[in-house]
Amino acid sequence: MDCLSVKDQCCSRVSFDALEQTKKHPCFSFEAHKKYARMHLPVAPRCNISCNYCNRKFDCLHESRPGVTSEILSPESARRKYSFVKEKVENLSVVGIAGPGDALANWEDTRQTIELIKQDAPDVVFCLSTNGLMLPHYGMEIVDLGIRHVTVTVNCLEPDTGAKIYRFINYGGKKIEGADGAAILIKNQLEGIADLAKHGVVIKVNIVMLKDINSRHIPDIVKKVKDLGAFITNIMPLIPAGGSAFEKYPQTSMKEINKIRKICQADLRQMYHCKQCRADAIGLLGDDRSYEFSSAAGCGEGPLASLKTG
Ligand code: CLF
Ligand code: SF4
Repeated sequence: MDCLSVKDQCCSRVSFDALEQTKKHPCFSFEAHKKYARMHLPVAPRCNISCNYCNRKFDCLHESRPGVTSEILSPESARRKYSFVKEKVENLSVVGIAGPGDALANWEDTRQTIELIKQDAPDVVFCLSTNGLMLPHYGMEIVDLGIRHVTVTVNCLEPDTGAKIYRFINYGGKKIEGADGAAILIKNQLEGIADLAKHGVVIKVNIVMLKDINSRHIPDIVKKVKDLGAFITNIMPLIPAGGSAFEKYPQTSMKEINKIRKICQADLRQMYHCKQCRADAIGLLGDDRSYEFSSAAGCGEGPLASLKTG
């Protein structure tokens, strides 16, 4: 089942300019995904929460396929890589920051990367993916930077459910565990979505379906984020990452995922074409070319990676 077309789904809170960008965004528009390419710049290695399905040796599960490590780029090396890749990849419309940690937990590098690329390519469509913890702090900077596409992962609405999904959050200089941490995370996610939507940002909400933990709550999550102004939801399967707390948890089948997507489609448009791609993915969603442009491949200008820890 396809997403509906962008023109048929006009959301009153989304600006005309943002919707024009959406027509060229391969994740937010089903129609765009076979024509337009995206490039992820892995400038965000650190994270500020601990999801039970995450193994930090791998990319963020929210926007990437576990089991695949990425190079980490500095903002300057990201700019050079973008300049190199845009000459080689046809219809490269979107630059996204999708980890391998959280874009907002690495805000200075994320912001600087976008500012540098904007100088070279003012028409590029920027996209961020985040767990949402820092949205109330950086939301207005996101808007002022001209970012009109943001993905927030919202897995639950109740702190008790959150305590089963998140071990802790790091917030305000403190490590906050269990339901207390989850309560802050959920509050910030929902506030952040509402604020961004009011400012015309097009929001996708990712939901990782965890059988018997959040699966029954997913329709409520979809209704809630719709009310806050989200444009689309992307219900994704859990892919148990080796070494994570959910390593032995059953993988959600695509049959279950599509069943719940169909139910939720009555409330809000659904993404059916997500590829759970890497934090350094490049190309069409169904045709990753990142291996051609890794630092190991040279990229025509010497090593690009400047490894950090986080
Ligand atoms: Fe990247 Fe995500 Fe932006 Fe797309 S991916 S930050 S919205 S430009 Fe796309 Fe990849 Fe699925 Fe994400 S296929 S994992 S939905
Ligand atoms: Fe891992 Fe992403 Fe969760 Fe952070 S937000 S703990 S990187 S899955």
